[in-house]
Amino acid sequence: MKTIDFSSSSSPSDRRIGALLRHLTSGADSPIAKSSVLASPTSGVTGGSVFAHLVQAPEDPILGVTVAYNKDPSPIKLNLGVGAYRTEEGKPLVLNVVRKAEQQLINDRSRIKEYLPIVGLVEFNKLSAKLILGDDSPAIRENRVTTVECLSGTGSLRVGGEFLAKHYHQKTIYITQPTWGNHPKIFTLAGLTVKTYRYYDPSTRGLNFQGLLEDLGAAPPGSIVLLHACAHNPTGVDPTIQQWEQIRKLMRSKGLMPFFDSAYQGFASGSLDTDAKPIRMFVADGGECLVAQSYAKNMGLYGERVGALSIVCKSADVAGKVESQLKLVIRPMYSSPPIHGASIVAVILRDKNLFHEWTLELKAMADRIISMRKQLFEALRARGTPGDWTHIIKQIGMFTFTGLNPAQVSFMTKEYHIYMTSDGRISMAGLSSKTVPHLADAIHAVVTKAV
Ligand code: KET
Repeated sequence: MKTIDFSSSSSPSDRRIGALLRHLTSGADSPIAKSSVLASPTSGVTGGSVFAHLVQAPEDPILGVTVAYNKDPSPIKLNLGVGAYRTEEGKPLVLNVVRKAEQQLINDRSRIKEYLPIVGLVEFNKLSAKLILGDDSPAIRENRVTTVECLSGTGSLRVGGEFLAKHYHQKTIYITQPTWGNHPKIFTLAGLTVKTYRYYDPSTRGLNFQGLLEDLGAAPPGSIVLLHACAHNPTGVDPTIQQWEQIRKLMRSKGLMPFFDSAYQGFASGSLDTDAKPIRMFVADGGECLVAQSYAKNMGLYGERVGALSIVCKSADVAGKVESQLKLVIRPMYSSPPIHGASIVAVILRDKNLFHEWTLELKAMADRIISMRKQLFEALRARGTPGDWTHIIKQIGMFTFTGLNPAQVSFMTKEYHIYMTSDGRISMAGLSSKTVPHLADAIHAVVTKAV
């Protein structure tokens, strides 16, 4: 390390630092060494940044779309990037039941802000397990399910991934091709090896069921398989119940471990129970599985970051041990989860009336999305836009996988100020009756223009 004498420097700022040092070191028991200071790369006094070598990282492929949208001054701009629900007026929606639940929480002066336990709000955990597995789930009755509150769907996937990387004998997870862009990153960082299985057939814009069965059939026994519980992201293509049954049989026969990502319960069909069916089929056979739940979309609690990870085990004894190990994953990661969002969910799920009101609001959101699908399809038909656009009405959930390519997406952004992910996914929840014609014009223009 080099010693610098600031008092003789010709630079005014160095001289100011020198004066400051003289002042600080004038006391007899000053902690600072007399008349000189050691210059290290992090001293903040000389030299460049120790981070100067960094390259600018690209924006996230999904959340970066909103960053670009926010920068666009155009009055006609339209954000169909992130999967976040908007009203007919294009505004974010706070559900009425959420407002009511928050009011209840505020009115209750006995509520405190102490840390939650590592596993989160216990009542929330119990109610979340019931919501996804069903009121009458034998697994819950037999105390074979352990549920921990996590930071929304993402946090639940990450905690589940790290738990498996630490304690499960197979370290490979198979994810759908394509899938939500964050999946491979979450599981790789959790310590798993990520591989893909065929899922979507671009030629039919539907499920490649044969490819799916072949790939899962060829996976090493015991491999982990990530399954989208409903409303597959980004394709909007779900297996039928009969196909789910075939998937279940195949997976159980090979001992593959199901890890469900349930980010859209209620958003696909409008019914919480219908959308949870594939998971309940797997739980009903008595086998083990993991489920990551998110309340971001179905309760509109995006920024509250509230979700849950449930692990269904063979026995209560194993479930207890699993929970003890989950705590060891969570404690050094973020110690314990936040209290507010989980409290809102617990208020709604425990109260019969509020729960009923929630199901109506959820159904209204799902119905509005379905109506957007119909309107967009009709608008393209009315324009005589070349191509088969029936997938818009056949696909399910928040997204339509349009089939538009990155160049077409970029044209629509540049010329029409329509923002979407480069894979051609559009969030139907971001559309409204007012903006459908603009989107249809843009799609029509891009597919008819000579490139
Ligand atoms: N799983 C899937 C399939 C998913 O689409 C999302 C979010 C999540 C989990 C996680 O959501 P969370 O907010 O952590 O509960 N998807 C939307 C938002 C995002 O990318 O963060 C999206 O695809 O637009």
